[in-house]
Amino acid sequence: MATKFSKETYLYWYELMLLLRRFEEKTGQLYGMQKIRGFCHLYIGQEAVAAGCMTATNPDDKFITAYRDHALAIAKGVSAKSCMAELYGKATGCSKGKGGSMHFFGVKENFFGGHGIVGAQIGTGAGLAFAEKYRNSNNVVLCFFGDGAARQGMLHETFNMAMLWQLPVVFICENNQYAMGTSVSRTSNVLDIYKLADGYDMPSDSIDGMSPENVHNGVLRAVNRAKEKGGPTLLEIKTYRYKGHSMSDPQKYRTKEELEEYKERDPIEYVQKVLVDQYKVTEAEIEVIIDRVRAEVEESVKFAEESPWPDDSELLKDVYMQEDYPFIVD
Ligand SMILES: Cc1ncc(C[n+]2csc(CCOP(=O)(O)OP(=O)(O)O)c2C)c(N)n1
Ligand SMILES: [Mg+2]
Repeated sequence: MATKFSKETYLYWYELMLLLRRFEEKTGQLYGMQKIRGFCHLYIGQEAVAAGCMTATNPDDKFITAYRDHALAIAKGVSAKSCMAELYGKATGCSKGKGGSMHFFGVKENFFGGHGIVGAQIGTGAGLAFAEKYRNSNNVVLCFFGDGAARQGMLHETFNMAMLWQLPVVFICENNQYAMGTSVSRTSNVLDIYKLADGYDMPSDSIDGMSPENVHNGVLRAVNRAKEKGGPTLLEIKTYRYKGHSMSDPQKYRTKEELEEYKERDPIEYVQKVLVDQYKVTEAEIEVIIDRVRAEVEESVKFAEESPWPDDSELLKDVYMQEDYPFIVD
C-alpha cells in the first residue's frame, strides 16, 4: 500500500525540485551568454529522483554521481552559491573553481562528485561503501549512474565485489533512456537494466522516476536493507531529461511527442497540484516559495559574478601532481 506523505514532505519536495529546476534554467541562460563555458549537462526533468532520494536518506549518507551533478549536489546541501561559482570557474566554487560543471564536490555535505568518466563512479561508490563498512558506521552510499554507464565493464566487477563483501550501497541507475543520443535499445538486448543485478543475486527493483513518492519508497526499502546488513541493491529509476544531453544537442534521436508525454507528468507541477488540491495550500503560499527560490538563484549568480578568479598559485594544489608528492620518484 502506498505510504501517505505529509504536507511537510510535499512542501520540501516542491521547494527542492523548484530550486533545482530554476538553478538549471539559469545555468542554461548563463551558458548562452558565455558566462559559463565548457561541458555542461542539465538535470531538468529528473528532479523527482533527487527529491525522493533525499527524503529516504540521512545527511550522513553519501552520494556520488556522474557529470550531470548540479542537482544532486544542491539537494545534498552544497550551496547554490558555491555551485554557481564553480560553474563560473571562481575561487569560491565548491571545487575552488577547478572542477567546473562536471566535478562538483562537497565533503562536508557528503557529496563525493561529480565524475566525468562514464561509469567510473560505480567503482568509487562501492569504495566509499567499503569505507563505511570498515568503520562500522551505519551510513549508506547512494551511487548514481546513467543507462549508458550501465553498459560499462566497471559495473560488473563492482557488483561482484559489492555482493561478495555485502557493502552498504544502493546502485541507482537513472535511466533517462539515452546515452548522449543513443537509446537504451541500441546498446543491449537487455532493456530492463534492473535485471543486470540477477547475475550477482543482488536484489533489484524498477521505479517510476517521475514520482517522488515511488522514488522515496523504493530507495527507502533499499537503504533499510543496506542498514540492516542486507548488502547492495540495484534500482533502475525510469526518468527523462527535457533538455539535450549537453548544451549543443540537436536531439534528432527523439520526437517532440515523446518529450511532451513526459512533460505532462512533470513532477513539480504534480507536487504543486497535490499541495493545492489535497493540502489546501494557497496560491499566496506557493508564491512565497517561488519568490524564495528565485532569490536564492539570483543570489547565487551575484555571488559568482562578484567572486575572484582562483589565484595562479592554486593551479597545482589539490591535484595529484605536486612537487612534494611522496610517491613520485624519478
Ligand atoms: C569512459 C567514457 N566514455 C565515453 C564518454 C563520453 N560520454 C560522455 S556522456 C556519455 C553518455 C552517458 O550516458 P548515460 O550514462 O546514460 O548518462 P546521462 O548523460 O544520460 O545522464 C558518453 C558516452 C566518457 N565521458 N567517458
Ligand atoms: Mg542516460
